[in-house]
Amino acid sequence: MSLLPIIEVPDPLLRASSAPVERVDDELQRLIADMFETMYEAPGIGLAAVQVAVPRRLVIIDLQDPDPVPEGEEEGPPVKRPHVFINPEIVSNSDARKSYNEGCLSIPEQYAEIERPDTVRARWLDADGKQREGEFDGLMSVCLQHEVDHLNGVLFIDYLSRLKRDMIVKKVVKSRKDKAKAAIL
Ligand code: GNR
Ligand code: NI
Repeated sequence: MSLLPIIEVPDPLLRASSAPVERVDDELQRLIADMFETMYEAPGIGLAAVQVAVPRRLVIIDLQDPDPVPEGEEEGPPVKRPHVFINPEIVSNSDARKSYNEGCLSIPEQYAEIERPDTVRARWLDADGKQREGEFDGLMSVCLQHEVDHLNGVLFIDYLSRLKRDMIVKKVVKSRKDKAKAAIL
């Protein structure tokens, strides 16, 4: 297994439309394993293959919520619940919308309230290449919509005004420059 570098704005590859996965083979399983390692290390709750410079329609998600615990008891350690979505498609969504303070590993340390459909119905292939369908709400719905956007070259900042979007990209570029400078001093 290996950690993969995560690309950041304004890398033009983040604007590419990812191509469908043609074969669920060993090479894809290796990519999935490397993506999980990379996502857990980041840490993040979701990752699209294009973020590790592989423009294929592959998404992984692990919300890592602790198991629900009885009243008064202490919260347990985060539990790993890895989900793999190959060629995911959102087939319908609710009229009801909800806003969530989103972040993105390709736009480090920047957050914004983004409104999206509250629930979505999706179709995808799982890691065994089996066709699946399901409905998602809460953070899983937010994250899946955020990841499917990545496959279409869309970032959460695209839902903001041009002024706010440009400000965020500038901040990321500056902070990366400042960090690179500090590292050689
Ligand atoms: O780690 C992540 N957290 C997050 C928080 C709110 C909404 C979406 C996300 S996804 C993000 C990881 C990422 O950039 N996935 O593409
Ligand atoms: Ni993201």
